[in-house]
Amino acid sequence: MTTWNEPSLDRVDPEIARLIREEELREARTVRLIPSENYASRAVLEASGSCLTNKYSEGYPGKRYYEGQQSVDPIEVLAQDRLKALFGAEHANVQPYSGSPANLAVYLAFCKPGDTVMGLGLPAGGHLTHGWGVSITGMYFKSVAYGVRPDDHRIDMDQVRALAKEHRPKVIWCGGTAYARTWDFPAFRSVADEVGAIMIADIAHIAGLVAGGAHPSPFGIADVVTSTTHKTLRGPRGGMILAKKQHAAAIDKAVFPGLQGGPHNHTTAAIAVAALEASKPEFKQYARAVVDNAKTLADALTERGFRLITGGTDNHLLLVDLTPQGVPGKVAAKALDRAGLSLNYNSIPFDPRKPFDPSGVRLGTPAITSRGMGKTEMLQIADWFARVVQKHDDQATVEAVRREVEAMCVKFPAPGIPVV
Ligand code: DSN
Repeated sequence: MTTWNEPSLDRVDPEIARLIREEELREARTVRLIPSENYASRAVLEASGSCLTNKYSEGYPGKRYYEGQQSVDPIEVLAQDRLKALFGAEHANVQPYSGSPANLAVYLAFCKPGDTVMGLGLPAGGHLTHGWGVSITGMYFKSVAYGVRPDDHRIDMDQVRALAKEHRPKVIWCGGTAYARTWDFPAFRSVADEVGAIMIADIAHIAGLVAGGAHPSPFGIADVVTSTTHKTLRGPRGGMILAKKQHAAAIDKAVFPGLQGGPHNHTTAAIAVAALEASKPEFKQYARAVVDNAKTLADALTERGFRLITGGTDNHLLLVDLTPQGVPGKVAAKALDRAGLSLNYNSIPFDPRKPFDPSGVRLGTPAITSRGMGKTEMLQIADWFARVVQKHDDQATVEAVRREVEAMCVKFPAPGIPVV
């Protein structure tokens, strides 16, 4: 058993200790609906908060530039092997610091500045690093964005094919941050093959659903798969690149020494723990429950008069257009946050409003499902959502909902958070 002879955080830095404690309380006592957030388990948090943070390990297992890798090498190999087994991948690089660096490493592996790249546009639900103009990826590459159809807001594969044939991109990204429907990976494969492009699936949002069998897998289809490790996968803040064997050397060289220095070994260990947890049968149930909860919430919001982009969801997230309610997304998000329902304001496709003051809100079920919430709670959350949006400037309503939210949260302990 470890015994500590040093002062605790409480004594060394009471200010930071207090702020962390406040965040624990917030995470325990609110309904967290931001679809990219989750609760990492205590085991993941322990690995992440370990002495591995002290170690430098530039290079890869067995080929390091520093000595003293007796523990770090097997940890990184375990993380790689567990992820390869979990997803059926041929190669795993677990060193990217997060999703954006993982994606940058892919560009470095396959593209030269000025090359043409293609991805889902940010306003349609894509990610900045898939070539959007304000990101380095839209500045250093000639970026072509595909979108969604104006009528049903779904990806139009005919448009993807036509744009790809016209612009002959070097890489084609599929994946997004606010797209509530299933990704048709075989369709992207066929477009990529037609134009000789590398197909990259960014599964940051849906990695846990893919691991748990609740979303079709891009493995065996995409050339490269990138992801964060902390969203539906429930790991630490981190990134990974999984690839076909023929791309292994290019990917590894791009991550180190191309883009990064020493890997974050404490994160690598926590990724290994998360991959182990995700390989258990109960993780499949979790992934299925995330999707079931999202569908229940989508139906309940629709019944309460809300307009969902694409009319519903196939995955863990929902995008709600609040135009019919006459409430800007930001106003709603702030009132909901005060009521203990935490989500984010979000642009909707073809949004007439600005990104910092958009028409919609985005919400999702990964975190609340990790607490064991189910159908009854989804209906309750839809009720609260409707009450607060309708009476967003009525302090009494907001406070009443807040009290009800706290009372419900007490019944669903949050993984990784000490009981409060
Ligand atoms: N910030 C992430 C999200 O919320 O979807 C994407 O990087």
